[in-house]
Amino acid sequence: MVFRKLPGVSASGMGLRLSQKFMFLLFLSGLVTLCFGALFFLPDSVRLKRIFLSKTEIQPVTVGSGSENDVREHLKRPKDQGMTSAKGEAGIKLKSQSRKPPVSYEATEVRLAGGKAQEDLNLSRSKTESASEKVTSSNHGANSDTFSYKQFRRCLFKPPLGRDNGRPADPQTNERREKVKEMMKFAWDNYKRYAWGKNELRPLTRNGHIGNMFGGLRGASIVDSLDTLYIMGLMDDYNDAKEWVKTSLDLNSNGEASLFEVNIRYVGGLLSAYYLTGEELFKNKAVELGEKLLPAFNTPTGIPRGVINLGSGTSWSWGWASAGSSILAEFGTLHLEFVHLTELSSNPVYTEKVMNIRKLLNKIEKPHGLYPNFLSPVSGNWVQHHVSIGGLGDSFYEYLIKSYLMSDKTDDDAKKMYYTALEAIEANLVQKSPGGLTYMAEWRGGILDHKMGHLACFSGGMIGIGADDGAPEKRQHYLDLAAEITHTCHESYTRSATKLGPEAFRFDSGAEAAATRLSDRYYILRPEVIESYMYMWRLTHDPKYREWGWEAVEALEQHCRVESGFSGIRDVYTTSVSHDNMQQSFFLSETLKYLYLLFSDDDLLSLEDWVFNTEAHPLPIIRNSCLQDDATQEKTVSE
Ligand code: DMJ
Repeated sequence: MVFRKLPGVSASGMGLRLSQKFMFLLFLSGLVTLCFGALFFLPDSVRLKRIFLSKTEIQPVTVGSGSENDVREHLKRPKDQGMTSAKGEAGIKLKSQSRKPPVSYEATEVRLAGGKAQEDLNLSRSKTESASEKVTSSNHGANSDTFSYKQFRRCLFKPPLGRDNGRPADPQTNERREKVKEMMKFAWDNYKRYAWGKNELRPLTRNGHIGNMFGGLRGASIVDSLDTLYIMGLMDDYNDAKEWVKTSLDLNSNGEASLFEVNIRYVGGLLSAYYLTGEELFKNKAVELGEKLLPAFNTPTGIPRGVINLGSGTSWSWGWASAGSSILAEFGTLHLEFVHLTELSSNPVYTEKVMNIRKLLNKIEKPHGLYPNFLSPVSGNWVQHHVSIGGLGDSFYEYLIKSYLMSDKTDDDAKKMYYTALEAIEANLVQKSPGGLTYMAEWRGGILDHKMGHLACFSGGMIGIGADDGAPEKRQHYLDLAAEITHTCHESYTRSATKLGPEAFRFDSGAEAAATRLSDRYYILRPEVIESYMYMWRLTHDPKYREWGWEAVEALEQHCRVESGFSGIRDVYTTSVSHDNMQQSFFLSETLKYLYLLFSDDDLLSLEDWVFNTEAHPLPIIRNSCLQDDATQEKTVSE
């Protein structure tokens, strides 16, 4: 039998016309698209997504996005990097995980990789990871049920802004304070006008600077300024800053960030803003950002690496740090902020991470009791013996004493480590110049370098605030040492033509508190000398500290104020200044804040209630006994 092929009729057995077949296929493909669409867009489809997508695709953190940064990571990562994901963290055990004292210090344990310890590392790593998993909800672990802002405020001895916002009774002091406020307004207005949303203002070229320290985060000057604007009562500006944080602070960046800088400026700035204002927005952002920093700790020892990609979580050491080492002043300057992240989120992981660092540093052998600046995050050993109370070392010591003070004087390990370190510093680094100036030299494997950095000038204030808690017979000794160091730093200012201090000054080849190298002559609006004036004023009420602060104001006005902001200068020894075209964010967060506090009454951010992080962001002392009592009381009342 012969089948005749009729025109327009399919040859298939179904006997459909071509147009019908086309319509059918169209309908079928539409249906398939609809089903897959539903899979991706309907909220209930999450389980199905897990079936169809690989695990990494549904993680909130993108891994290996194939960005330019990722390519560079492979080039830059030290050889040891591969070890991190495999055998992870040092062992940590926590007694308490709730709003009790954030951690039991005796209960933390550090073990370096190897042998039986390795087993423990595996166990503890999965434990810490599960703790950090808690931080993936929409509020990033910031749990309002467990932290009561109201209770916290009740536990302060004084209102944060004091009586009358710390306005001094003395008219001249008040005038000076108003001048500092005007400087802040000027610096802020120019940033706002020319660099809004960028990290810093370039005041000569009138544009913004982004730089490469914050891994794609923006608005460093805004986050760094929130608390300064607030305490100065510049409320319109504070509200603009808050609005920017709300609408434009994007934490989903994917660049290379300094763990240290992001922590002290962004996490610290957001935490302070929260504690001062009670705005949940700041708390949530701080915890969200804190979570992004955690992968930096995934090393065999738990000592974090210095650089982290905030998007992928990959971390590595600075290219310039010897043998892939981590820097003392970086991994040693996380404690205050991380303890507060645990406090606010009830997630113990943050405190675990910094307690692990503490424990390792406590155990490791120290040459002459000193802490060198470079440590391997892989072996947990010192990489070279350079010791400095200035750059690379500085804020590690600061955070020891401040951890103790911030714990309401309960963190005895921190206290012990601080005083032992200070004794070693006194025995090995503190020197007296032929002209009678006390200074902190640097130590290079037993050889002294008679140089003191501007950064080291914070130590006057640090030794001052720690004076009360050492051995009682040493109180006056520490106050004297603090005053002598502050005096030396003031000398480094008065001996320059601009009355501003150089980046580093020396006490050799006939020099006394003066830079001898061209490369050390610059001043980039740093705060450390003024910071020590502020603390010494509060501790002694010697009027000379306010006078010295005023000298600095005049010098800043004369040499650093330009038409559109404030700028650093290249050589403090000449009055025909050359500007570096940069208004650093720490000028707004630290230099101007410390000046303002210097000319305010002591109850504005009272030292009885607050410690300042190393970027001058105030963090409250944690009074667990009070917070817990109040919590119990509140519970009883509501029952
Ligand atoms: C600030 O970012 C901090 O004070 C840090 O501890 C050291 N350097 C700058 C200011 O000089």
